[in-house]
Formats: sequence, C-alpha cells, structure tokens
Amino acid sequence: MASKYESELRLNVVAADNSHVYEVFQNFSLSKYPNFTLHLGSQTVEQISGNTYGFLYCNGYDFSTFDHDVDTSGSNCGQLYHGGWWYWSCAQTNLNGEYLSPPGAISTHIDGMGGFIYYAWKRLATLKSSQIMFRKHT
Ligand SMILES: [Ca+2]
Repeated sequence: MASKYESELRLNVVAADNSHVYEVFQNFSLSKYPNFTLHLGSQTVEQISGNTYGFLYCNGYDFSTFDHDVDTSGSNCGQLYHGGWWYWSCAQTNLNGEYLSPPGAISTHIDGMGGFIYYAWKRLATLKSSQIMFRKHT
C-alpha cells in the first residue's frame, strides 16, 4: 500500500568535475516496510537524455540490500554492488555504491558497477554527491 500523501521527488546528481543534473518526478511514493517499493509517478524534468538505465528504470522495484535480497536478479545485488538500492537486475544507477575519494575514478567492484554511479549520465565514473528530496503536495 502506498503512502497516504503523494509527493514530488527531485534527484540531484553531481559529478567529479562539479557538473550537475537533476530529475523531477510527480506523485512519488514508497510502499510500506519491508520492501519500500519505489513508485516514481510521471517524470516532469529529465536532464539526462536517453535515460535508459537511469533512476526511472528503478520504478516499481523493491529496496534491496545484502541482508534483504528482494531484487529480481538471481544474484544478491546489494552484496555485489556494495549498496542498498531499488535494484532490479541489478541496476545502472547505484547511488549508495562505493564512494571513491577523490571521486571520478572507476570502482574495482563488478567492473565499476559497484561504484557510486549514474551510468546513464557519467557511465562508470564515480560521482561526487547526490541528493534525493521530496515534498508533499499541498
Ligand atoms: Ca536477488
């Protein structure tokens, strides 16, 4: 069951060179514990062209972690990708993946896929920061 209030979600992503993009979705909600299924609703701002494998492709999936494997892969995506995320099989957006300091390099995990990445935008280069913000519609 989705939350009672629907919200707007904004995702900000910053690359190693400080370039940044954001995406906005309307009618975002999460289902309840334990799976926290992601419901992104409709996308109203898309700054990453050809967003295949972006955040939108996590829509409808459960939040999967190494100790709560509810992704659709036969593998344990949380363990392989070093994060918890709305993995499907597994994902090319890994915003809880390995953080490298300084950012920009490629993670050694799963040929780079285990890093803090947004593949649709910067491929395997690890990112500097990301934020997910949401607010209720009033
Ligand atoms: Ca799995």
